[in-house]
Amino acid sequence: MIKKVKTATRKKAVLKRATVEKKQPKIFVMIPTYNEKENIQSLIEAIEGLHINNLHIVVVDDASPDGTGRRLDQLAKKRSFLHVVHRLHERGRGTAGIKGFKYALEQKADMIIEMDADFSHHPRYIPELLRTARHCDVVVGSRFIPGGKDLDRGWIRHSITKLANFYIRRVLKIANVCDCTSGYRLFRRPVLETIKMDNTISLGPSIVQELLYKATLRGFRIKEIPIVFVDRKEGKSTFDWRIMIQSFLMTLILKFLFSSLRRVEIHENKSKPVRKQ
Ligand SMILES: Nc1nc2c(ncn2[C@@H]2O[C@H](COP(=O)(O)OP(=O)(O)OP(=O)(O)O)[C@@H](O)[C@H]2O)c(=O)[nH]1
Ligand SMILES: [Mg+2]
Repeated sequence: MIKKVKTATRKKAVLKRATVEKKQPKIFVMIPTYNEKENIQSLIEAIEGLHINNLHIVVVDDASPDGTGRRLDQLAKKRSFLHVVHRLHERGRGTAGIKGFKYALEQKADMIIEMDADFSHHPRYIPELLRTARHCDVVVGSRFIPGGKDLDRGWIRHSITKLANFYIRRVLKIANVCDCTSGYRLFRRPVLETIKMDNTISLGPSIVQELLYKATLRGFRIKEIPIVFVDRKEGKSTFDWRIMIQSFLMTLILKFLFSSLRRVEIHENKSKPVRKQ
Protein backbone atom coordinates (compact mmCIF):
# COMPACT_ATOMS: atom_id res chain seq x y z
CA MET A 1 0.00 0.00 0.00
CA ILE A 2 2.74 2.43 1.08
CA LYS A 3 4.75 1.42 -2.01
CA LYS A 4 1.77 2.24 -4.27
CA VAL A 5 1.35 5.69 -2.71
CA LYS A 6 5.09 6.37 -3.10
CA THR A 7 5.05 5.36 -6.77
CA ALA A 8 2.00 7.54 -7.41
CA THR A 9 3.68 10.50 -5.69
CA ARG A 10 6.86 9.99 -7.72
CA LYS A 11 4.82 9.77 -10.96
CA LYS A 12 3.02 12.98 -10.01
CA ALA A 13 6.34 14.73 -9.34
CA VAL A 14 7.76 13.59 -12.70
CA LEU A 15 4.59 14.78 -14.46
CA LYS A 16 4.76 18.15 -12.68
CA ARG A 17 8.42 18.65 -13.64
CA ALA A 18 7.65 17.73 -17.23
CA THR A 19 4.81 20.28 -17.30
CA VAL A 20 7.04 22.98 -15.83
CA GLU A 21 9.79 22.23 -18.37
CA LYS A 22 7.29 22.24 -21.24
CA LYS A 23 5.77 25.54 -20.16
CA GLN A 24 6.48 28.18 -22.74
CA PRO A 25 8.81 30.75 -21.15
CA LYS A 26 7.43 34.27 -21.02
CA ILE A 27 9.77 36.57 -22.94
CA PHE A 28 9.92 40.34 -22.67
CA VAL A 29 11.84 42.57 -25.06
CA MET A 30 12.64 45.82 -23.27
CA ILE A 31 13.32 48.91 -25.40
CA PRO A 32 14.11 52.37 -23.99
CA THR A 33 13.21 55.22 -26.35
CA TYR A 34 13.97 58.89 -26.68
CA ASN A 35 13.00 60.47 -30.00
CA GLU A 36 12.69 57.26 -31.98
CA LYS A 37 9.51 58.05 -33.95
CA GLU A 38 11.14 57.06 -37.25
CA ASN A 39 12.27 53.68 -35.95
CA ILE A 40 9.83 52.38 -33.39
CA GLN A 41 6.97 51.20 -35.61
CA SER A 42 9.21 49.24 -38.01
CA LEU A 43 11.07 47.74 -35.07
CA ILE A 44 7.90 46.53 -33.38
CA GLU A 45 6.63 45.12 -36.69
CA ALA A 46 9.96 43.36 -37.27
CA ILE A 47 9.84 41.73 -33.83
CA GLU A 48 6.19 40.79 -34.37
CA GLY A 49 7.22 39.21 -37.67
CA LEU A 50 9.47 36.74 -35.86
CA HIS A 51 6.32 34.98 -34.58
CA ILE A 52 7.85 33.94 -31.28
CA ASN A 53 5.38 32.44 -28.82
CA ASN A 54 4.65 34.25 -25.59
CA LEU A 55 6.77 37.24 -26.52
CA HIS A 56 5.90 40.69 -25.19
CA ILE A 57 7.50 44.06 -25.76
CA VAL A 58 7.79 46.82 -23.20
CA VAL A 59 8.90 50.24 -24.41
CA VAL A 60 9.90 52.87 -21.87
CA ASP A 61 9.59 56.34 -23.34
CA ASP A 62 10.69 59.52 -21.58
CA ALA A 63 8.11 61.92 -23.03
CA SER A 64 10.04 62.14 -26.31
CA PRO A 65 9.44 65.58 -27.85
CA ASP A 66 9.09 63.99 -31.33
CA GLY A 67 5.92 62.15 -30.27
CA THR A 68 7.33 58.59 -29.99
CA GLY A 69 5.04 58.03 -26.98
CA ARG A 70 1.89 58.96 -28.91
CA ARG A 71 2.89 56.70 -31.79
CA LEU A 72 3.44 53.85 -29.33
CA ASP A 73 0.00 54.34 -27.79
CA GLN A 74 -1.55 54.07 -31.25
CA LEU A 75 0.42 50.89 -31.99
CA ALA A 76 -0.52 49.36 -28.63
CA LYS A 77 -4.25 49.76 -29.30
CA LYS A 78 -4.10 46.86 -31.78
CA ARG A 79 -1.37 44.86 -30.09
CA SER A 80 -1.97 43.30 -26.70
CA PHE A 81 1.66 42.11 -26.53
CA LEU A 82 2.91 45.71 -26.64
CA HIS A 83 3.22 47.50 -23.29
CA VAL A 84 4.10 51.17 -23.11
CA VAL A 85 5.54 52.85 -20.02
CA HIS A 86 5.53 56.64 -20.14
CA ARG A 87 7.91 58.51 -17.87
CA LEU A 88 6.83 62.11 -17.78
CA HIS A 89 9.32 63.67 -15.39
CA GLU A 90 12.42 61.47 -15.62
CA ARG A 91 15.11 61.09 -18.25
CA GLY A 92 18.02 58.75 -18.77
CA ARG A 93 18.87 55.53 -20.58
CA GLY A 94 19.89 53.88 -17.30
CA THR A 95 16.82 54.57 -15.17
CA ALA A 96 14.52 53.96 -18.15
CA GLY A 97 16.06 50.50 -18.59
CA ILE A 98 15.64 49.72 -14.90
CA LYS A 99 11.99 50.77 -15.07
CA GLY A 100 11.50 48.43 -18.03
CA PHE A 101 13.22 45.51 -16.30
CA LYS A 102 11.10 45.99 -13.21
CA TYR A 103 7.97 46.10 -15.32
CA ALA A 104 8.94 42.85 -17.07
CA LEU A 105 9.66 41.13 -13.74
CA GLU A 106 6.29 42.26 -12.36
CA GLN A 107 4.66 40.73 -15.45
CA LYS A 108 6.34 37.41 -14.56
CA ALA A 109 8.84 37.39 -17.44
CA ASP A 110 11.20 34.39 -17.51
CA MET A 111 13.65 35.99 -19.92
CA ILE A 112 14.24 39.66 -20.66
CA ILE A 113 15.98 40.95 -23.77
CA GLU A 114 17.13 44.57 -23.87
CA MET A 115 17.85 46.31 -27.15
CA ASP A 116 18.08 49.78 -28.67
CA ALA A 117 15.28 51.16 -30.82
CA ASP A 118 17.46 52.40 -33.68
CA PHE A 119 18.04 49.07 -35.52
CA SER A 120 21.70 49.01 -34.49
CA HIS A 121 20.54 45.88 -32.70
CA HIS A 122 18.72 43.96 -35.40
CA PRO A 123 15.78 41.82 -34.22
CA ARG A 124 16.92 38.91 -36.41
CA TYR A 125 19.29 37.93 -33.58
CA ILE A 126 16.48 37.40 -31.06
CA PRO A 127 15.97 33.68 -31.91
CA GLU A 128 19.71 33.02 -31.45
CA LEU A 129 19.75 34.90 -28.13
CA LEU A 130 16.90 32.66 -26.96
CA ARG A 131 18.55 29.47 -28.20
CA THR A 132 21.83 30.32 -26.48
CA ALA A 133 20.01 31.13 -23.23
CA ARG A 134 19.21 27.40 -22.86
CA HIS A 135 22.79 26.95 -21.67
CA CYS A 136 23.51 30.10 -19.67
CA ASP A 137 22.06 32.99 -17.65
CA VAL A 138 23.13 36.02 -19.70
CA VAL A 139 23.63 36.23 -23.47
CA VAL A 140 25.45 39.22 -24.94
CA GLY A 141 25.18 40.25 -28.60
CA SER A 142 28.84 40.87 -29.35
CA ARG A 143 30.62 42.86 -32.06
CA PHE A 144 34.04 41.65 -31.04
CA ILE A 145 33.97 37.88 -31.40
CA PRO A 146 34.42 36.02 -34.71
CA GLY A 147 31.39 36.70 -36.92
CA GLY A 148 30.58 39.97 -35.15
CA LYS A 149 31.12 43.42 -36.67
CA ASP A 150 30.80 47.12 -35.94
CA LEU A 151 29.69 48.47 -39.33
CA ASP A 152 29.35 51.97 -40.79
CA ARG A 153 30.67 53.81 -37.78
CA GLY A 154 33.40 56.37 -38.29
CA TRP A 155 36.86 55.43 -37.04
CA ILE A 156 36.57 57.83 -34.09
CA ARG A 157 33.41 56.22 -32.72
CA HIS A 158 34.76 52.74 -33.48
CA SER A 159 38.02 53.49 -31.65
CA ILE A 160 36.12 54.94 -28.66
CA THR A 161 34.09 51.72 -28.38
CA LYS A 162 37.21 49.55 -28.65
CA LEU A 163 39.06 51.63 -26.08
CA ALA A 164 36.09 51.68 -23.71
CA ASN A 165 35.91 47.88 -23.91
CA PHE A 166 39.60 47.47 -23.22
CA TYR A 167 39.35 49.83 -20.24
CA ILE A 168 36.19 48.23 -18.76
CA ARG A 169 37.58 44.71 -19.12
CA ARG A 170 40.82 45.72 -17.42
CA VAL A 171 39.34 47.81 -14.58
CA LEU A 172 36.39 45.56 -13.79
CA LYS A 173 38.31 42.36 -14.59
CA ILE A 174 35.68 40.96 -16.91
CA ALA A 175 37.72 38.38 -18.76
CA ASN A 176 35.03 36.27 -20.40
CA VAL A 177 33.14 39.01 -22.29
CA CYS A 178 34.62 40.76 -25.33
CA ASP A 179 31.86 43.34 -25.83
CA CYS A 180 31.20 44.90 -22.43
CA THR A 181 29.41 47.95 -23.85
CA SER A 182 26.86 46.01 -25.86
CA GLY A 183 23.31 46.90 -24.83
CA TYR A 184 21.84 43.99 -26.79
CA ARG A 185 21.48 41.24 -24.22
CA LEU A 186 19.30 38.60 -22.71
CA PHE A 187 18.95 38.06 -18.97
CA ARG A 188 17.25 35.14 -17.35
CA ARG A 189 14.89 36.24 -14.60
CA PRO A 190 17.05 35.12 -11.61
CA VAL A 191 19.89 37.37 -12.79
CA LEU A 192 17.83 40.55 -12.55
CA GLU A 193 16.21 39.40 -9.31
CA THR A 194 19.61 38.78 -7.74
CA ILE A 195 21.14 42.04 -8.93
CA LYS A 196 18.22 43.93 -7.36
CA MET A 197 17.08 46.64 -9.69
CA ASP A 198 16.52 49.17 -6.89
CA ASN A 199 20.20 49.08 -5.93
CA THR A 200 21.60 50.21 -9.29
CA ILE A 201 23.38 53.54 -9.41
CA SER A 202 23.78 54.32 -13.12
CA LEU A 203 21.48 56.98 -14.51
CA GLY A 204 22.81 56.88 -18.07
CA PRO A 205 24.23 54.31 -20.51
CA SER A 206 26.77 53.04 -17.94
CA ILE A 207 23.90 50.86 -16.72
CA VAL A 208 25.14 48.45 -19.41
CA GLN A 209 28.47 47.85 -17.66
CA GLU A 210 26.91 48.00 -14.19
CA LEU A 211 24.56 45.07 -14.87
CA LEU A 212 27.27 43.09 -16.63
CA TYR A 213 29.73 43.68 -13.78
CA LYS A 214 27.21 42.64 -11.13
CA ALA A 215 26.20 39.54 -13.11
CA THR A 216 29.90 38.61 -13.34
CA LEU A 217 30.47 39.16 -9.61
CA ARG A 218 27.49 36.98 -8.80
CA GLY A 219 28.98 34.17 -10.87
CA PHE A 220 26.25 33.92 -13.50
CA ARG A 221 27.12 32.05 -16.70
CA ILE A 222 27.59 34.51 -19.57
CA LYS A 223 27.89 33.68 -23.28
CA GLU A 224 28.32 35.86 -26.33
CA ILE A 225 26.81 35.49 -29.77
CA PRO A 226 28.15 37.42 -32.77
CA ILE A 227 26.08 40.35 -34.06
CA VAL A 228 26.63 42.81 -36.86
CA PHE A 229 26.03 46.23 -35.33
CA VAL A 230 25.06 48.90 -37.84
CA ASP A 231 24.97 52.62 -37.23
CA ARG A 232 21.54 54.18 -36.89
CA LYS A 233 19.96 55.27 -40.19
CA GLU A 234 17.07 57.27 -38.73
CA GLY A 235 16.79 59.58 -35.75
CA LYS A 236 19.44 61.32 -33.70
CA SER A 237 22.05 59.78 -31.44
CA THR A 238 21.98 60.66 -27.73
CA PHE A 239 25.70 59.89 -27.45
CA ASP A 240 28.05 62.82 -26.67
CA TRP A 241 31.33 63.56 -24.90
CA ARG A 242 29.57 64.18 -21.59
CA ILE A 243 28.12 60.66 -21.69
CA MET A 244 31.52 59.24 -22.57
CA ILE A 245 33.24 60.91 -19.61
CA GLN A 246 30.40 59.90 -17.28
CA SER A 247 30.76 56.27 -18.37
CA PHE A 248 34.53 56.42 -17.88
CA LEU A 249 34.14 57.73 -14.31
CA MET A 250 31.27 55.39 -13.53
CA THR A 251 33.48 52.39 -14.28
CA LEU A 252 35.85 53.53 -11.51
CA ILE A 253 32.93 54.16 -9.13
CA LEU A 254 31.50 50.71 -9.85
CA LYS A 255 34.89 49.16 -9.13
CA PHE A 256 35.26 51.11 -5.90
CA LEU A 257 31.73 50.38 -4.62
CA PHE A 258 31.14 46.84 -5.72
CA SER A 259 34.45 44.99 -5.96
CA SER A 260 33.93 44.15 -2.28
CA LEU A 261 30.89 42.18 -3.45
CA ARG A 262 33.29 39.67 -4.93
CA ARG A 263 35.15 39.37 -1.64
CA VAL A 264 31.88 39.00 0.30
CA GLU A 265 30.70 36.32 -2.10
CA ILE A 266 33.93 34.36 -1.97
CA HIS A 267 33.86 34.63 1.79
CA GLU A 268 30.22 33.47 1.89
CA ASN A 269 30.95 30.57 -0.41
CA LYS A 270 33.90 29.50 1.67
CA SER A 271 32.01 29.73 4.91
CA LYS A 272 28.97 27.84 3.62
CA PRO A 273 30.37 24.32 3.97
CA VAL A 274 31.72 25.22 7.39
CA ARG A 275 28.25 26.26 8.52
CA LYS A 276 26.78 23.04 7.15
CA GLN A 277 29.12 20.74 9.08
N1 LIG B 1 13.79 56.24 -22.25
C1 LIG B 1 14.97 56.73 -22.67
N2 LIG B 1 15.64 56.14 -23.67
C2 LIG B 1 16.82 56.67 -24.07
C3 LIG B 1 17.38 57.82 -23.48
N3 LIG B 1 18.56 58.10 -24.10
C4 LIG B 1 18.70 57.16 -25.05
N4 LIG B 1 17.65 56.30 -25.05
C5 LIG B 1 17.43 55.13 -25.91
O1 LIG B 1 18.48 54.23 -25.64
C6 LIG B 1 18.89 53.58 -26.84
C7 LIG B 1 20.38 53.89 -27.10
O2 LIG B 1 20.53 55.29 -27.36
P1 LIG B 1 21.35 55.85 -28.63
O3 LIG B 1 21.03 57.30 -28.79
O4 LIG B 1 21.12 54.98 -29.81
O5 LIG B 1 22.82 55.76 -28.10
P2 LIG B 1 24.03 55.03 -28.76
O6 LIG B 1 23.58 53.74 -29.35
O7 LIG B 1 25.10 55.03 -27.76
O8 LIG B 1 24.42 56.06 -29.90
P3 LIG B 1 24.20 55.95 -31.49
O9 LIG B 1 24.16 54.53 -31.84
O10 LIG B 1 25.31 56.71 -32.06
O11 LIG B 1 22.89 56.57 -31.79
C8 LIG B 1 17.95 54.09 -27.94
O12 LIG B 1 16.87 53.20 -28.06
C9 LIG B 1 17.49 55.43 -27.39
O13 LIG B 1 16.25 55.83 -27.91
C10 LIG B 1 16.65 58.44 -22.41
O14 LIG B 1 17.06 59.43 -21.83
N5 LIG B 1 15.49 57.85 -22.04
MG1 LIG C 1 22.21 53.63 -30.97
